[in-house]
Amino acid sequence: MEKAWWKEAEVYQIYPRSFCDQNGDGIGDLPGILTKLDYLKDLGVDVLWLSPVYQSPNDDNGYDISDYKKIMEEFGSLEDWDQLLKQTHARGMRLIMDLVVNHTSDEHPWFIESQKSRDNPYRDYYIWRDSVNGGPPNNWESIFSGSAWQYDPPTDQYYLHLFSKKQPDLNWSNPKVREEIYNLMEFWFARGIDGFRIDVMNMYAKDMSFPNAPVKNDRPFQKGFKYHVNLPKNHEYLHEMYQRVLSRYDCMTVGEASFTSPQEGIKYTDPSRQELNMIIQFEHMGIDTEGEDKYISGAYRPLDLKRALTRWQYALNGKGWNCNYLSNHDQPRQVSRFGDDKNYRYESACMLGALTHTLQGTPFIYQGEELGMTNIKMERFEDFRDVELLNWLRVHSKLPGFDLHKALERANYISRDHARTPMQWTDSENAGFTSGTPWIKLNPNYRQINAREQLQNPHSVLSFYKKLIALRKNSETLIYGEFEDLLPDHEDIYYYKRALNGEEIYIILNLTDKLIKMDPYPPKGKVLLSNYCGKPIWEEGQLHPFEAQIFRKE
Ligand code: TEU
Ligand code: CA
Repeated sequence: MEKAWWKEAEVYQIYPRSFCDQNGDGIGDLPGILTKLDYLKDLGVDVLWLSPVYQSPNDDNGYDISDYKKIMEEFGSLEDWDQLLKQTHARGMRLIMDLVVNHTSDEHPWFIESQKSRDNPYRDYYIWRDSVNGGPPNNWESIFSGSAWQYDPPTDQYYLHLFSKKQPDLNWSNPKVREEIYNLMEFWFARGIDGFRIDVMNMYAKDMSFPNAPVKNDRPFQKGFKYHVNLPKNHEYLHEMYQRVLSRYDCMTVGEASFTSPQEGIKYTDPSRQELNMIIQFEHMGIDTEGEDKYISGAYRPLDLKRALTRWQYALNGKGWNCNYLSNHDQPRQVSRFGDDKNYRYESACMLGALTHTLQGTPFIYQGEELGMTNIKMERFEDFRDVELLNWLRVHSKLPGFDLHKALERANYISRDHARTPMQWTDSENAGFTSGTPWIKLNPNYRQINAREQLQNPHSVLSFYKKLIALRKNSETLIYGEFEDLLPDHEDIYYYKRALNGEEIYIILNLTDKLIKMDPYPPKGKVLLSNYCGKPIWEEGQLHPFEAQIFRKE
């Protein structure tokens, strides 16, 4: 298998708004991140991924950009950013930026122009269509609820927005738009970045005849995925982006691809197709959602997690490359979702870390994961900040049979805001995140769960992560080895092998809070890492709740 630095790298995602606030306005900022670079280096991080830091009205916390070449004022200045990059590089780490170009903000000058008249030179930068039968051009539903079309009175047409109405979709079929995008990418490469995480990169191409989506329920709007996700044209666009820009840099590219099968995933990441290095796939993020709407219901079963991950391991092996993650800024906290944040927080947080660090692929850590940070309990909807959830609530609370209590309970399980509560640095006021008032509620458990305590504690989640990261970094087998699922149908245990050049590393994970007998016993070996200090599995014959053992066969 072809070696590459981005395959070996440890990636750490920073959501700047919630990471560290230096000037006391309650909002994380670039100077704040700068003060934490040593912490990240010490953890073993190689690549920082910054969620968007560009100028934005913050309808979706920076994923709605009004100027791609400016830094959001709340976060600092371009000089602060240059300093951050310089200091990141000085520590031997790399920096990748979030590229959000499926849509812009409706406050971007291109859109403001586009809105002015039907013959404005920027009109075709976006997607405008006439009303059909007095309503929107078709029945597509926005991923953020309601119609995907917004009526704009001055020109009596609708514009398309797959996300919020303040995120109008760019028209990728217009070559001028693509030129603008390549140009802004060059701007950041010229400043020295090491790559991009590419937002919603599988929805650039749309079926430009905008057919109605198949009707699956009695709701007014329907999912139009068939007509705007993973279209053949989308691959052409990415290939062009590769040829025009990416191929000229030794960079890392990771595309975000929801609603994507492994077969599609290969197309994006197969090096011979010249598109991207890897994708953020979503299959394992959908296992605890019943139906298509994650805010309604669903339950987690470990076997579903195993099956989804195993499928991607086999599918991409030797063809593409996986990105292994269980959390990001769009997902709840992994220890609350797939572990037990009450009775086995340490054990399950470590076990889940062991999982993402021993599969084939590049591991991505989301800020606070390395501390085992948990979901927050919100008492009221007013405490949530996320536009996706609040839009959902606005639309759904009007539907017959809506149950506010049930909805709040589900939001407390699945909301994106769980990932966005401030990073817990210390046990002092506001968790050391800010000297002011945090923009979103702080999880009150920062008194127990914080970096300061964990840095001193050899039995902390943080200390375990450090060992885990070092273990992977020094093991070609863990990075490049073949994956084999040894117990694919077991309900509770994930047991797999990684093999390279005759070396075999076994990983055995108890995904549950039960004590589980192991039958047959695994082979004898040398334990490389475990979150328990008892006997190795081949002597003990059973696994403790959320136990993880990584061992080399002798
Ligand atoms: O996410 C796109 C996306 O697919 C998510 O909206 C995801 O489907 C959803 O959160 C799961 O319910 C990206 C960004 O990661 C996200 O933060 C942005 O809100 C979105 O794009 C729009 O830019
Ligand atoms: Ca600030």
